[in-house]
Amino acid sequence: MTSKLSALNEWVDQVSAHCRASQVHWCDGSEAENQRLIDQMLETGDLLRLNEQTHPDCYLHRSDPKDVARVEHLTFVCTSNKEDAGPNNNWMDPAEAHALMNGLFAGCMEGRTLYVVPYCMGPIDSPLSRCGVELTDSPYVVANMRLMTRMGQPALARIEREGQFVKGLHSTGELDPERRYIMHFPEELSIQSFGSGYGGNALLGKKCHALRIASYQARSEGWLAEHMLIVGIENPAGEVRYVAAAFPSACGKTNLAMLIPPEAYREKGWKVWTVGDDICWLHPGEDGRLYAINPEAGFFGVAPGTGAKTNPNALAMLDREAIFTNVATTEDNQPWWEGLDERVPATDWRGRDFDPKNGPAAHPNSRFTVSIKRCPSYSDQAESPAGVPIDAIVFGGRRATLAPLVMEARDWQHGVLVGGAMASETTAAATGQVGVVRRDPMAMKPFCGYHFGDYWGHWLALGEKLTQPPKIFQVNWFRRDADGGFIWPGFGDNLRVLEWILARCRGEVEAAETPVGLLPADGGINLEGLTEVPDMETLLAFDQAGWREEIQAIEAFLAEFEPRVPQALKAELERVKSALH
Ligand code: GTP
Ligand code: SPV
Ligand code: MN
Repeated sequence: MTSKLSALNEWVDQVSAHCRASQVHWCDGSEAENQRLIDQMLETGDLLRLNEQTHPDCYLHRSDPKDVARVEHLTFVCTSNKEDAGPNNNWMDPAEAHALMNGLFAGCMEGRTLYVVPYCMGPIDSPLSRCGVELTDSPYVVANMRLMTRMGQPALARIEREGQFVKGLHSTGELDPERRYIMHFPEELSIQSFGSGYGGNALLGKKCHALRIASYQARSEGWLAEHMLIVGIENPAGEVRYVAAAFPSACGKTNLAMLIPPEAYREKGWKVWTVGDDICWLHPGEDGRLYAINPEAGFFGVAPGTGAKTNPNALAMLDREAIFTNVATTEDNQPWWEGLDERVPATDWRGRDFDPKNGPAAHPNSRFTVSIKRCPSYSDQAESPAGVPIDAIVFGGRRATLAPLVMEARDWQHGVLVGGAMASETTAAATGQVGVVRRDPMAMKPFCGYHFGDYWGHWLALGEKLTQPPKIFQVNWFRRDADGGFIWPGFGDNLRVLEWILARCRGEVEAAETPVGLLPADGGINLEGLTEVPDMETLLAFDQAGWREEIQAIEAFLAEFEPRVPQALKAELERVKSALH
């Protein structure tokens, strides 16, 4: 098979010759093709079949033990001008990066098949969607891309019609961490990834295309590509309001996107509808509101912590047609991870007999891949070509102290400061130390394809175009008590906070002003039905001394992005500072 698009054929021929691929396979996305790939991976051991009675069509993939997460230190944005990538990115000169990658890719697919994977990010018939083609030598990547994007013939047809697509080239290489690079060439709309088969390093439609390349394009085209979930909240009157929320990796997006309301809410008729769990493309509409689409079609979700109490919707979709990566298994070959239940696993994520001395049974960044259509709370608006209107934007993070449960920004401009100043404890989603507080503006530190100063400027400019902008909030589910336990129950109970947020959007409830933002007034958060009442005083406290220190840290952080920090953002910071003193 080839394509009607000569530019695509030529690129495939050229890559296949350079990598010396033994075969080229154009993916059509069909069931039959998927089955052939699965069978082949079962034969090579790339996949292991899980218990067919309890988990039909579910497979386990064990990655190389040194290839278990995104590698931020090996991820580069290669703009011709170094300044354009900003201090928030690693940079390499495009010519140098191409020379390096050409060397790595030369002959790397000898004996391997090169898969041509056409995909569409976003509903196939939406003008807001964008297409790409990933060339990869990993059948595991193909199987994941099929679940997570609109992959195959319809995407290829759209690419041929439009003549434009993002070029992604990927090889697992030898999985040598010393020969591993994730390179982005935003000016060429291309991506090259070598030496990893894991998640965001290898599934190029996700972080590489839908965030790093898309954010760069979005800036010049007047929209936003964000690390956000999209969720619809239906109130007892049957009205659905949509919220987009940015939390750093492994900080609760998937869980919030499909939460099950607390019983007292369910009885009254509250419902939650899932549009997306990780990435959100936001476009200004003609009515001056902001509209969101989810460019993805499936989840690549964190397994640990997913249980019947925390995320029953996720569990409900994980007993069929799912790929599990680096989870443990039980004696009867069911997938298992910490937080699932009380069973003791038989085998750990590396395939060894489980021994607690070796650490957790499932890798802390172990994941499930499953189609979003299997989600019980899948929204009937998720395929809407125009997207869903957003009422509130929420920024969150993991902060053991200081950051309150919820806080509202005074206006869009203040909201951009709130988002830009976000900080969060690092997690296992990327290699490196876990639990260190770092600034992660808009949860985009690892994903913004250009200079943060320009990015904040773009947020401010976009806000000015909106006559009905969403309100902006900050949340923190992760405040800890003196014993280190979480104070807020979290998960389904987070709806209590979303209820307040949406009531604020409609001007229905009061808030208390502080120098750093608006907090719920006393009793503002509905605690009905909670058996244990959390320490709301701590959760909603305004710690003036703590914030004075924080604002200094924020000021120092922003200064790292000079001379490109927008004047309006600095003015906003000054306003908060003087109110604090
Ligand atoms: P990425 O896919 O890496 O972008 O992560 P994410 O932001 O989607 O995070 P996810 O929802 O998968 O949650 C990550 C971890 O945080 C899991 O172990 C969850 O169980 C846990 N978690 C999620 N929500 C809450 C919450 O409200 N409270 C507490 N205590 N933990 C939570
Ligand atoms: C994240 O790290 O934010 C993820 C997982 O969603 S990955 O696809 O590996 O980027
Ligand atoms: Mn993510």
